[in-house]
Amino acid sequence: MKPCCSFLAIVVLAAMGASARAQTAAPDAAALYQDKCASCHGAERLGAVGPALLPDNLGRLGQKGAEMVIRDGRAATQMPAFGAEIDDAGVKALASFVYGKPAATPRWGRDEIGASRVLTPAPAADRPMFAADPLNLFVVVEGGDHHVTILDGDKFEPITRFASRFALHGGPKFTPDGRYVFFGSRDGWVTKYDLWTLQVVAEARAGINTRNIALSRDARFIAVANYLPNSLVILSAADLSVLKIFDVADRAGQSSRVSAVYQAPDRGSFIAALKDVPEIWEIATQGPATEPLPLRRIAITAPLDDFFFDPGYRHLIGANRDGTQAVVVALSEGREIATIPLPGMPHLGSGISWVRSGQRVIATPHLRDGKISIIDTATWTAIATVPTEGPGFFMRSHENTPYVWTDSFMSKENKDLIQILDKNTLAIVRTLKPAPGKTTAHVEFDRSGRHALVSVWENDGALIVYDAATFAEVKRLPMSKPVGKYNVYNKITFSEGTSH
Ligand code: DHE
Repeated sequence: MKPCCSFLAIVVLAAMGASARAQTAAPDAAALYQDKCASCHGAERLGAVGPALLPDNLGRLGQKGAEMVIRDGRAATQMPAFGAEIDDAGVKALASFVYGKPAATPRWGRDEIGASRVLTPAPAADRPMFAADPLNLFVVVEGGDHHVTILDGDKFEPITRFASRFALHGGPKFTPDGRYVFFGSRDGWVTKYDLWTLQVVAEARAGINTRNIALSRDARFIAVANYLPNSLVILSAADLSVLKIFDVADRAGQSSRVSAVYQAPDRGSFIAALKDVPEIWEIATQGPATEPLPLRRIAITAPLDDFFFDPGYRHLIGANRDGTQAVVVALSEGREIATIPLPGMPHLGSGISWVRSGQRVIATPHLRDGKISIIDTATWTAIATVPTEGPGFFMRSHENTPYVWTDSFMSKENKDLIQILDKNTLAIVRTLKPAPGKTTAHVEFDRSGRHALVSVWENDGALIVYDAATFAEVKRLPMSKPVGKYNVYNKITFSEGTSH
């Protein structure tokens, strides 16, 4: 009996040991997070020197992608590889943890924004500290390693390059004199940069998950459109202090994210579309800085995701992600005046406009179909469709060129193509393949319209300068995924061929 009991005891003890080991082997993701991640990404996952790790902020990375980043690190960032310290089960558990919704909706209000603010005033300067034309600079956002290059737009030589916040998104906004530029990051950081002294002068975090920012015409206010929390934040453009926070909701109190906000210079206002409720908001920015920035609501039929304006900002033309039509809203009248069938998911945020045969047209690429739609702004009808080599993302032109440049960024096979169409005949006059097999997208002209700059959208990418008349390559500068480039003059003059 005895040996048998001992044997049983050994078996039971062994089984208990194994089960205890199995229990300790199950990784405690929350503890791992606090141990390995919290110092950079924040104890609440709201971000610190590293980005916020919340499902909405991580969106397109995917859980598998997150596992890879945890294991291997992220090139050209401060994210180290944890593969040697955390086993596979731990990596998986961490990735699933950061994709889990937090128990409570994180708060990001006046106190948090105020506490995040950092001011680093630049020395007094009455002129730029470089010889290049300050109005023909390009601000190049390099998404590969999260840097910004300031480029001389005549010589196409970098003047300086600095580390930006993680994942800048959308076009930077320039003060009317071209001296300051404001950047918005997907993590809600707003950065004010002095282009004369070449330094960051103020930063504040205005949201946790941000869509974009806008600067008022008089350069007094910055509006920040947020997904998380559901807010539209108004900062002072002087020092990024908080002036007002709109908790975004419709008249009935239904809360909403903000799709995007833009300034409407001719109206002296910000215009925002709401993502979850059918309203457009107009916030007047004229009058004393102390006034309460009055809000006007325009009721529409369905929420808008993506929108654009006609020159003069009398009409907004917008679409939702269902992607089959656009609606036109007369802003002063405050009502929808037309619906334009536009199947194939128009990307109206990238729309541009020009005058063709005496008539103003708006052109938009489509995210799903390989085509450009041309819309007549007198009748608000689609008057032509130009087939392209694949669905595109961006379009650009300039007053001094007869051409429009577009990409096939959303195409599987042809994302290395740039196509150039004649503004008058609408014929495709040239197809460029600047870097075979590599994604090529986003064009911006220099101040004169004589050169077009194209991005090779890879981590070991490039900025290619083309002669805009002959389409000959002039120069190729290595860059780390130059997601966007913005010419100071074209932006501050609201060139009809570029984004605003
Ligand atoms: Fe953007 C601009 C929304 C995905 C690169 N993008 C904008 C703007 C909006 C917008 C509202 C205008 C902001 C401004 O200039 O003030 N973008 C969206 C989306 O809804 C979408 C489809 C989904 C999302 O993830 O948010 C989206 N955008 C992307 C990308 O995947 C891109 C290609 C890569 C990236 O960096 O995220 C991308 N968006 C850009 C760029 C601009 C932009 C480069 C500025 C274009 C310009 O020339 O002004």
